[in-house]
Parts: sequence; structure tokens; C-alpha cells
Amino acid sequence: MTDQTSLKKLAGYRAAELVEDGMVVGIGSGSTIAYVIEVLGKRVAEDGLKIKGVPTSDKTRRTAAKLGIPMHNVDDVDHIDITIDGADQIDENFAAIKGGGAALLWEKIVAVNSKRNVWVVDGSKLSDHLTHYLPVEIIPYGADQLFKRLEVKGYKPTWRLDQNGNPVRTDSANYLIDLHLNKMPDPFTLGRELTSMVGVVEHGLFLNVVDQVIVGREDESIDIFD
Ligand code: ABF
Repeated sequence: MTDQTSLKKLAGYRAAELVEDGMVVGIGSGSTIAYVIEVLGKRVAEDGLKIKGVPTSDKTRRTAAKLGIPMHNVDDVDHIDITIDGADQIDENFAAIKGGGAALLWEKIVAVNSKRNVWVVDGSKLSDHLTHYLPVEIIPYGADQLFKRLEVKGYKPTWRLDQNGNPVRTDSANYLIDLHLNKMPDPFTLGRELTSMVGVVEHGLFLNVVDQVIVGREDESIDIFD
């Protein structure tokens, strides 16, 4: 049986083939996208690929720049031709939960400014229903009060902590709360509810965003859903 890393690599390499010379490319975050960055870096260095990269996290910006991929802020390009990103979980309607890597806000900003969005996952990320914890990015001021309001709603919030037990700060210096819902209600309704709460910046539900999903399967095949 092929391990998950090989499946991520398989899917990542396949996704990198979608990038053409002259494109502005939104580059996602996470371990699967690392393989996309690896290939793009090689094509820039060895084949003279000319692209502009737009990062979805500071980590992605640093990793891509180190490989020679020219990186630009989302406001410094006219548009983004294609964004390739990972996901924590994708359901049968191609709704996704993202943000396990603490980059959901920039990921969503880049996604909504992209002509085309492609997600790259290994097969374990697909599920009939969204069951993964749901990350929510919040403003630090009033965070404890907001946490309590989420508890009252029964969303079982937990703080995203780093290895030292301190609250993780996102690239926008916000906090992250993860919601643990037994059964995901309608994601559109939940998404609207969360963004209406004062102090919530953004949530990890990505709805009506993706155009194509590339899946690395255990038999080393690749499924592409358009
Ligand atoms: C990123 O990809 C995040 O939204 C998500 O947490 C991460 C998960 O993907 P991987 O399993 O590839 O690290 O886009």
C-alpha cells in the first residue's frame, strides 16, 4: 500500500503540470503543496519557466522564493490565473475545510482573487460529510469572550496552541479557534453565522470555491474531478 506521502507527491506533481509559462500562480500551503513548489522551482531553474507566484502564507513565500520562484503580494498582480492549494477535508459537494495549517485567511483571499482554483489531496481527505475540526480566525481583542460565545453555541471550541502551549498567531497576527462539531450543520448557514459574529475574521469553510480537485489514490492512480 502506498503511504500518504507518496500519494501527496503523486497528486502534487500532477497539479504542477497545470502551470504554464507566463501565468500568475497562487501557491497554497501545507505538505502536499510542498511537492508542487518543488516541481515549479525545478521548472523555473532548469526550464526557464516564467511565472509570478502569489503566496497563501509567509512560509510558502519563503519556501518558493528559496527555489527561485518570483513571489508577489496579492495586491501587486493584476489577477491570478490559477491557485493550487491543499485541503484538510473535501465533501461530496466539493465543500472543504481548510486551515489546519493556520493559513486559511490568506488562502481564502488568494482563492477569491483567482480565475481558477485547484485543490490537491490524497484520497484520505475525501469524505461524504465534513467531519474535520473547523478552524476560525479571530481578532485577539475580545477573543476570550468570543470563545465563550462559541462554547454556549455548543461548538466545542479549542485554542490552536503551538508546541509551547502558546496561542498560535497567524500571518495576520490573529488567533485561531478550532470548532469540534459532532455533525456539521448546513455549511452555508454555519459559515454565515460565524462571519456574523463580531471578532471573527474568517472561517475554514471553503464553499463554491474549487474548480478542480486532483486526488492521489492508494493504487497510485490519480482522479481528477472537474
Ligand atoms: C492547506 O493544506 C491548509 O488549508 C490545510 O490545512 C493543508 C492540509 O494539507 P496537507 O495535508 O497537504 O498538509 O491548504
